This record gives sequence, structure tokens and C-alpha cells, in this order.
Amino acid sequence: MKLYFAPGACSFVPHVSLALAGVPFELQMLKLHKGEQSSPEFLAINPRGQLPVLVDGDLVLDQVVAITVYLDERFPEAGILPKAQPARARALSTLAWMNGAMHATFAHVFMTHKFASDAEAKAHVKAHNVKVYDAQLQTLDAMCPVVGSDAWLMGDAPCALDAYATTLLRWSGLAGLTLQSYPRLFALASRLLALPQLAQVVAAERYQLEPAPKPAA
Ligand SMILES: N[C@@H](CCC(=O)N[C@@H](CS)C(=O)NCC(=O)O)C(=O)O
Repeated sequence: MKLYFAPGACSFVPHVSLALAGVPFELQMLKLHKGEQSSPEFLAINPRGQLPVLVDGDLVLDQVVAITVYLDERFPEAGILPKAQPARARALSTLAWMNGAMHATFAHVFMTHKFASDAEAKAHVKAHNVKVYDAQLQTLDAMCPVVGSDAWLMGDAPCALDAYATTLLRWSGLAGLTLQSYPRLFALASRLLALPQLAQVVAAERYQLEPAPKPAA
């Protein structure tokens, strides 16, 4: 099994899911800032030119939602998604919202060239969507357990949703928002990144919520 990923990207969600499953897998890193997702080599793997991509034998699968459901069914003991209804339906609803709404809003902040061509229009798209993203982060924050709780988004164990929530929180910094403005989400993400079973994931992605402050000169 092989995962195409980029540090800090949404590929963190399947990366965490694979670690929760505790199975061996290979990582292939792409440098998005160098446009490697548009290289002929990668387009031959995923003509949609995006991460993540999971390769499992003959299956080459993109889209966070599809990969998450696939890994959950492939590794049913891993707790990647809840099994019992209605918790499973609720988890899929939140996963779809994270991917289809929040992730899409962030794309309008971070990849304005995909949504407008002239500089003024791009600036407007970005400024508007930063506000939308802030409101969505507040909604997500309210869904998280209170600060000090040891619960997770879907109950007493971490799952793929906690990984997506962490990714979406980290991106708020890239949108110029303050991570601590979402205290429940910040606490949940901090606990997730400290889990021993995710140590290799965090190391491979050099994952940190905020860049370390530069030492004083
Ligand atoms: N709907 C897609 C979105 C994937 C996506 O936005 N991937 C980003 C990284 S987080 C990417 O590859 N961006 C590079 C690009 O779009 O050129 C999914 O769920 O996988």
C-alpha cells in the first residue's frame, strides 16, 4: 500500500488512518509548491492532479472521503470511522462537510488562481473566503469536546475526523487567522499530534500547528 502525500496537506487524513490501522505502508512525497502534482509522472497516476492518492494493488484511489471509507472497510478494527449507526451516518455527514465545504472554502483562500484571474478579483475571493472559513472554524470548534476533556469528535477514540479537524485548524494559520481563536479545536488537535501511535506520521510530515518562533538574533 502506498500513499502519495504532501506535508500538512489533506493527505494527513489517510496518513493518520493508516497509522491508526497499524499496517505497513509506503510514502511518496510530492512538493505541491513546486507543482509536482501537475507533472506528467503524477498525472499518469492521478489525472485530476491532486493529493491524496492511495495505491492498493490495482486500485488507485483519490478523494479524501473515498479513501477514508475504503481504509475503514479494509481495516475494520482500526476505528477510522465509527461502525454503529447512527454514529457512522453522523461521522460521514461531518466528513462530507469538512471536505465539501470547509476544504473548498480554504481552496478559495489558498489557491485563488483557480477561482479568479485578475489580481483584484483574487484579493476579493480571498478576503471573502477568509471570513467564511473563520465562521466554519467556529462551527467546527463548537463540535469539539470542551477543553480539558479527553474525548474526541466521535467519542472516546480518535478517528479520521480528528485528523481532518487538525488539518483544517492548521490551515487557519495560512489564512491569517489565529489558531487559538478556536480553543476546543486547538486542544483537540494538540492532543491528536501528541498521540504515540501518530509519532511517525508527525515526524514524516514535520507536522506542527504553528511554525516555531524564530530564535532572537
Ligand atoms: N476533493 C479532493 C481535494 C484534494 C485537494 O484539494 N488536494 C490538495 C492538497 S490538500 C492538492 O492536491 N492541491 C494541489 C492542487 O490542487 O493543485 C479530495 O478530497 O481529495
